[in-house]
Amino acid sequence: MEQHYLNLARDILANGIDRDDRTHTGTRSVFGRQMRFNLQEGFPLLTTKRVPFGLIKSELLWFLRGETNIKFLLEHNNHIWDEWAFERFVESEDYHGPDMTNFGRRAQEDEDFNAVYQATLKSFTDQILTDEAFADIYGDLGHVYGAQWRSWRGADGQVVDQIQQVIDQIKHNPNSRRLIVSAWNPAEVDEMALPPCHAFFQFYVADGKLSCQLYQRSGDVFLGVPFNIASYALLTHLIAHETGLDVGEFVHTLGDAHIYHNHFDQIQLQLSRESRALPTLRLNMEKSSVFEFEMDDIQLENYNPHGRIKAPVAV
Ligand code: DHF
Ligand code: TMP
Repeated sequence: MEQHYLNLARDILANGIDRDDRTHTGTRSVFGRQMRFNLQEGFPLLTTKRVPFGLIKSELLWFLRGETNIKFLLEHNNHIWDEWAFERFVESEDYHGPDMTNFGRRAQEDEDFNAVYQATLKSFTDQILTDEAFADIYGDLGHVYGAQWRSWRGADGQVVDQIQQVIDQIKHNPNSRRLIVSAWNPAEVDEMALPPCHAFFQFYVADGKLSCQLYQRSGDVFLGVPFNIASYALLTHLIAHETGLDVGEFVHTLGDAHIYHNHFDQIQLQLSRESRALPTLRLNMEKSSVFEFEMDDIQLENYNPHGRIKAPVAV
């Protein structure tokens, strides 16, 4: 199964077009690709590099709780969203520290700046953990995934819990062709630190199995996509567990699928490795609702990956 991911990476390197992008890091990209993962054959967490599953769990629990503040992530030692909260803070009137313009790129290029940046970012995340009023304002990423999943704001003030509704429909109306969750809310895209990348997903029930297809508008194939595959596989397992179904397939459809130019060495190293047997997911059977799950209720068995491969994230 991992081959589908490795083949996508090879396809981009061989057939992609080199383009500038919002972050000015530069990418090689293709448009419109699909991978299929049969969840019966193992849990699709890559083995050709170590992918930190704990971060994937805490991020998904954060989405499912309807939260949009990075404070929850920081309390779980998860720093994958720090830069996007930090960006809002340093662009605000309350920020009086050293100049952080284009901090993402400058931290890559300038060692002295990087030291100042790391210290400033650290005091920012420390303040979020200790100062509630500050966290309420600057820990929040706006109406990102959690807000759209659990409390989509519709016309005349109605609030829609899309996850609860889709679970109810899977239970009571499994043949429905409308088992949809959308994080892409056009009226609120401007109120988000980053418009949703994994934007729209649909469930499908057949033969007692639950499948899920995701439309991802933009995929950072080296860093983000391995997280996204595992996150939606986990979500499918959780919802299948609550609805009494087995797991079927995860179908991953990508719009702009890209590899950043500063990830080329890393992906080449990864492609040189042999993939290994996939791990198995174990859920705490005593939990029934997806909303009750906590970190320890979700465990992986037999995950024996190759070593980590570090890469800078484009901000
Ligand atoms: N921006 C970009 N340019 N690419 C992304 O993948 C991305 N993902 C976001 C937010 N913005 C983004 C949220 N998800 C990492 C993984 C997923 C993620 C953000 C960051 C990441 O850096 N993963 C590292 C480990 C990081 C750590 O240990 O803290 C990895 O090696 O997988
Ligand atoms: P964009 O908004 O200009 O498309 O930039 C978002 C970048 O983040 C892009 O490289 C895709 C990447 N990304 C993922 O691949 N997966 C994710 O889950 C998130 C949040 C971002």
